[in-house]
Amino acid sequence: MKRMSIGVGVVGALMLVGCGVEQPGEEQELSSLQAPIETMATGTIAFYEGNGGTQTLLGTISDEPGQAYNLTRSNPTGIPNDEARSLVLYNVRAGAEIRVYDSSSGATDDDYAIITVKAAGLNGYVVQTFQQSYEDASVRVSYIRDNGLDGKVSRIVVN
Ligand SMILES: [Ca+2]
Ligand SMILES: [Ca+2]
Repeated sequence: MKRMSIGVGVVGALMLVGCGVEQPGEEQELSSLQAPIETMATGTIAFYEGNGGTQTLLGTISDEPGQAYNLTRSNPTGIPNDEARSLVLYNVRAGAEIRVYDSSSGATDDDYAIITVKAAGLNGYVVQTFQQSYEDASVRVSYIRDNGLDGKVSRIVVN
């Protein structure tokens, strides 16, 4: 239902624009609004504030192996500490492994999750939560529980 109401909202906005007086630059604005994150050519992992890829886009990380970010310190991802609850995969390579930790040092006596990408070319695949282990044709998610991980991610590792 949420998706549906968003869709109607977009259509409504488009209709409003269509009825308005045409002005130079209007088209430009519209196309920049519509520019989808899906157009990213390289592998991108997008972290979201809400479950299911909702709320604020907190930041993105490439799928290049050998990355590790302590979110409690200044880091290039821009992802705030203790905020991320889900992620979305865009063209991430098969075999990529994303680890999200409650602990900023990656301590394994606190919650963490390992997301392994199984299929190449996923374009907008949503890992809804970090707190549920499951496997499908696209990913394998292994959640190692302590007392909760969604909204508490403090370290991200990509390999
Ligand atoms: Ca934490
Ligand atoms: Ca914890």
